[in-house]
Amino acid sequence: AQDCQVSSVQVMQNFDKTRYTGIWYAVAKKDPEGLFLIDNIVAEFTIAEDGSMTATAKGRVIILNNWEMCADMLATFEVTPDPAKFRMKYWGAATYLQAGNDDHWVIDTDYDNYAIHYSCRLVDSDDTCLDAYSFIFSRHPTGLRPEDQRNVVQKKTDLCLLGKYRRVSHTGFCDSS
Ligand code: AZE
Repeated sequence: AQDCQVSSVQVMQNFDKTRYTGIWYAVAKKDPEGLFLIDNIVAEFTIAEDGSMTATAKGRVIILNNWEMCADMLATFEVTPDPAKFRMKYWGAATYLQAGNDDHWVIDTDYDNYAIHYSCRLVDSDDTCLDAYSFIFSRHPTGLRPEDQRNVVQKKTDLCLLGKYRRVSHTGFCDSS
């Protein structure tokens, strides 16, 4: 959809959370307002014994007085009638990190190489998004495969976020923590 309305965002059809499990490296992101993960962002999705999805995420952040650290985050996902749309409850392993409850939508994925995530935190009265964040995830820390790039550009365009992403670097900052 190119009307930029949150309710017309197309998400992954027949999303299979089991195939989505494992490690995803953020290779690009569109930031929301305020404090956010900066780089070295790696997420790991797991399916619990009861079938519910959980995740952990790490990433470099700078909090309060210019304190640079690796944020260790946890999340649980609440299902909705659409299998690709979740509500994500998340918190930091340490209390001074951020906690919240965000939409977590899987826009597209081939499960083996790339995934496109989208979250709108604030929907305007005209149904456009006032505060979105989005991750482009790859199974490969080195980035997207060339054959996936065209599709990713198309999805960024559909989300009305083309040109708003920045590359996420992986320097090993969070590898030891
Ligand atoms: C996500 C992958 C699934 C698990 C989680 C994710 C999001 C995490 C944040 C963390 C913010 C932390 C801050 C700390 C100071 C979507 C990457 C938890 C948004 C700002």
